[in-house]
Amino acid sequence: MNTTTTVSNADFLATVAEKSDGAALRGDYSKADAHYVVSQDWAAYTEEEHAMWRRLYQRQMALLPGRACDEFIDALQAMNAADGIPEFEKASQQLFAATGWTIVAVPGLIPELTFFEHLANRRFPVTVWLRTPEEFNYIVEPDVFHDFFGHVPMLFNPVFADFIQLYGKGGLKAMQLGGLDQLARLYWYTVEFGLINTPQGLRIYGAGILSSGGEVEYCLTPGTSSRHIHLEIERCLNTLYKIDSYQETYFVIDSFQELFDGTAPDFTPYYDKLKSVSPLSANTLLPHEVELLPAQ
Ligand code: HBI
Ligand code: FE
Repeated sequence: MNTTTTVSNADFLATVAEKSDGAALRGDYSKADAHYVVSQDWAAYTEEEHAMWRRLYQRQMALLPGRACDEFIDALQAMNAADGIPEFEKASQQLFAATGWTIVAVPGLIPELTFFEHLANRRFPVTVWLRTPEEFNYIVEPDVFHDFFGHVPMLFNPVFADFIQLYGKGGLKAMQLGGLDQLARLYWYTVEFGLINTPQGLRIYGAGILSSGGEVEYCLTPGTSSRHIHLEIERCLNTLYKIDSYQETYFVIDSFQELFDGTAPDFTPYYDKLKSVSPLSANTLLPHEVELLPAQ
């Protein structure tokens, strides 16, 4: 590890400690390279961990048919990941053949710059460790189940895969333009908690929902205190989000192409404009906005 890396690694860990009240990050960062990549060491997973993965997988699969989008279900099935924590190397080869993306193993959360660099180069960082049994229902930091089960299947879709790369490039630009808070909201409300409108009704494509025990049902239930509105990019960039509860707003797209097209333009004008505007709270409904999941 060179000096630059050591310094930026220390900076990163200090920033995390500050943001999380001194709590340390979960992963082992000591073996990470300059891009925060580690080896998965698949042989080191215990039988208990594989059994936990199967329980998580089965719980989600009992909930997802008819709720997750077809693109997710179809890719997940093709991946054969039901029997235990997958070997990234094998999945990565499969993914590369489909969309030119690869999977890289990481110790956990990584610095934004590094994260965006991976995405911009069609590499998806997947955390190596699995949650403990106590965290079966709820986990704060992303683990291998969230990262792999939630995110990787969507990368088999060519349009979505291109969108994530575009997002990574946009992230690198946003860091220079002071637009990181805004751009992170787009990731949150699409990649993590996005819904898509289909002829059969609303379906889930966001990894934060797809890997969650409770939100899969909640987000598609009419009459909750959450709203479901069509994604409008500038509106989304200006909307705060909740990290410790179900979402109060779900942004709905009509197609992944719409997501790609909305992310393709230069965001500089958005960032410039939003600098002097206060962000909207997570439960805002503007006068012109239509609730897309009305109570019966
Ligand atoms: N690191 N491993 C990992 N996974 C993420 O989703 C992630 C990250 N670092 C930064 C980051 N996300 C965010 O800044 C994005 O949500 C924008
Ligand atoms: Fe995620």
